[in-house]
Amino acid sequence: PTGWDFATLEATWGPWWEEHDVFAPVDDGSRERRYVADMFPYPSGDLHMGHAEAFAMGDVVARYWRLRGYDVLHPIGWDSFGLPAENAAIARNAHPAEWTYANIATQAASFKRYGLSLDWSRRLHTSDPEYYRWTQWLFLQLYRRGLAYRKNSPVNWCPKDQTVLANEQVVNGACERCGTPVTKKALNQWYFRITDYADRLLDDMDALAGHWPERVLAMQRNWIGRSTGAHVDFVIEAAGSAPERKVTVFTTRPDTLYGATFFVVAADADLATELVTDEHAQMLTAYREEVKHLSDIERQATDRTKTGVFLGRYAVNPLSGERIPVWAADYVLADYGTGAIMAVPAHDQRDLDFARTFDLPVRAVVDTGDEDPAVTGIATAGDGTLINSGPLDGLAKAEAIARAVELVGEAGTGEATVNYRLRDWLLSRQRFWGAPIPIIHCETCGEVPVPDEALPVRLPDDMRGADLAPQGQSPLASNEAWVRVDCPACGGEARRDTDTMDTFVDSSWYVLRYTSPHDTEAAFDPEAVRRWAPVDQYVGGVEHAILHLLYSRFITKVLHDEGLLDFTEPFTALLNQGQVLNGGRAMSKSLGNGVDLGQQLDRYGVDAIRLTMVFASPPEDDVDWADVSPAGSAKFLARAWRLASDVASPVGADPAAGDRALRAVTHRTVADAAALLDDHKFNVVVARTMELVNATRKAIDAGPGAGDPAVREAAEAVAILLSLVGPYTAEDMWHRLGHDGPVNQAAWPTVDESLLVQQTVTAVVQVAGKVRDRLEVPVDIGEDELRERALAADGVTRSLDGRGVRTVIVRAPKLVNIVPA
Ligand code: ANZ
Ligand code: ZN
Repeated sequence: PTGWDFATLEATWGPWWEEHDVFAPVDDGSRERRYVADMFPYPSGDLHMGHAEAFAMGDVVARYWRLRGYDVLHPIGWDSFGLPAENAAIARNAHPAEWTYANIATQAASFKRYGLSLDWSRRLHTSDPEYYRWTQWLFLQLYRRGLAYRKNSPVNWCPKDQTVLANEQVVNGACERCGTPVTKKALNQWYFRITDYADRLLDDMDALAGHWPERVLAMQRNWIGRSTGAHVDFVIEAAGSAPERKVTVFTTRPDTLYGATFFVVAADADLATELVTDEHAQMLTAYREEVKHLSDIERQATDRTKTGVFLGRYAVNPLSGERIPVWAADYVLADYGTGAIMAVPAHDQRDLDFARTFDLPVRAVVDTGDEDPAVTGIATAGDGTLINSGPLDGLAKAEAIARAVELVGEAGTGEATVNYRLRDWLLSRQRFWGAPIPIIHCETCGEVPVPDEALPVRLPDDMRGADLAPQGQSPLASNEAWVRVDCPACGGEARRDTDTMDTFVDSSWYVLRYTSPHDTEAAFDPEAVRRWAPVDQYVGGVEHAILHLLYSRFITKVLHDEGLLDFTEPFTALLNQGQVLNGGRAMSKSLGNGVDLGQQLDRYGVDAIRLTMVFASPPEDDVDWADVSPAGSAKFLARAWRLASDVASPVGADPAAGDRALRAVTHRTVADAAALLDDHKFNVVVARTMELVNATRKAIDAGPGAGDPAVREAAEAVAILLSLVGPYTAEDMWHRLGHDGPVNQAAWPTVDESLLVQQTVTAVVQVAGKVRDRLEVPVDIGEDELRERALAADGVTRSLDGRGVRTVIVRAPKLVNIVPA
């Protein structure tokens, strides 16, 4: 062997790992278990640079935990139902399974080449009948618990894909997949009652804080959108032939009741047509036509001139008795709250914009100390004292809210309530390539669940591209032989439900299936789940912040309530890797800046690409491929690899007899690496490994020499650290060093504390962003201690000069920023 040659290393160790099955957990209880999962891939084409990054990160965690002595479950599977397979099938007049499984085979080969420490024996595909049988079972669990139901209502419709979309799949008014503007269509669809779980989905996030990215938690919180307020009833006076009736509004500001100067109902709600007088009906019809073409986002855009029509009626304020005009407008949404609002222009900007457009009165009822909104055009939302409000006058905002709720409560015209932005999960799709909904419709018996023993309801094999073209109803509906079935209840003629499930149902439970993927008796073996789940570390893109993660959390809670799980959250910790960019922008066909993963691997080798991905930045940050050097990574790998060949002491040589200076570097590196890895600072671990390689090389060439046992100790530490990111190189080093391997089953080196000479760094202490002091502190100082020392520093006390402290941001060991109160 004359030099580091990645092709030889890959050809040697890839098959060796497979043959020795080194990455399957032993699962015998001899070691503590850890579960690492990557968000499973969708099988479109081959792997790309984004996969390469995400999976490199997850593999660092899995390999690190194995080295620390854990029994690690690190499985792989495919999210293999979904639209692209169907579109490809239509384009080539084939069955979607052909495209799907061909792509899976390609990706699987690439994953193996990429050297990931996966347990291939647990591989699953959501489009396999062995898998979707249990997705259908899951549906029926929800159905039996009353959590799956069908209703007719206006839904998001993608005119291009000819299918409905969940709210979560509408991004800025467009279809998440194809970008076509989404329209509304009234359809009979299946829903999961996720809204029943809104409070728990919110409250259980407390336990995730600190282990999930705060950004993801914030997005979920916002999506669930809990707001506390009140329902208040207004009487709409009779007009012409229309009788008097009651309409309820949802408000978060019952304190502003005396400031309501008009009343608005959503223009597209049935309520609008019910309320409008004959005289104004035509105006309303024309207006509704306009509104139909707008997305919710457009409707609520603050920079749009407000539009609306007067309905010819008046509403009576339940507290003041005041009569206010009733309008229909598009800025009020039909499916939020009650679809009707009391408009308080002085304290709500949307209402104020509307009032100014239509010349409606503006009356301030909370004195916030700001200028009159009627004059400035700026609504005031802050705290203040109630004015112009009869019995509420003089109260502070919070007191007034409580008092107003009491008053309407006493009058029987309102009560406190909680409202959510979250809607039930629309899960039926009018497409072929998904798990059929296991319901049979019988004229006599109604909806009848397919009996468990008749699962799976298999997709027919005899349908090809031509049959799958979108037609607005499920392609399955045209397959009479498949649709016609005997009713399981009465035996009469019945028809299968022809919709399939959203693929997010498939992916809502797959991490449970990984624990017993071949179980034919159950979706998962409760014992296996208890041993492995929940997932200790989940890794994937932030694009799933709401959809997949919220749905998985919901399904986990349902299965918990069903008594099948003893935990309520599926993912204990979440890591969102950054994106791979090229030239500062996301790779795309139109920009022509795509980088082909296969070519990179051919040119630099797997280890160099993996190392480059990890070294470029902390895992959460983006990697710009224009700024990195895979060639430099390859050079470093070659340099590290040579150490192993140079070591001249035998296996087991006692390091205690070795060079103390090199030993100190080795032990400090290993000790720091553990803390850095726990903290997900993988890039720093690579940098520190590079330093250790340099120190070792120096010791060989200009120090104690290749025969010193400290050199062996250092080279072994290099191999172990390097195995996290350069597995082929590390495996080869480990064997050259005289071990039978595999390196990923080597024990993490034991740190000799006596070798950890104290090192110090300078910590900068800022107050309100200005540097006020510098402290010499140990490099491994804890956050609490650094905070304490910083607050006691002279420069800080001088600068604070008796002011209190609002927050202290500590970035140990180098920075403290104090924000004064
Ligand atoms: C009177 C009021 C006065 C309001 C005020 C706000 C400020 P969140 O916090 O998002 O829940 N609203 C209620 N239903 C609506 C709908 N379907 N479409 C558009 N707006 C709607 O918002 C609740 C507030 O948004 C409610 O409180 C209502 O306006 C409005 F100074 O009632 B408010
Ligand atoms: Zn029947």
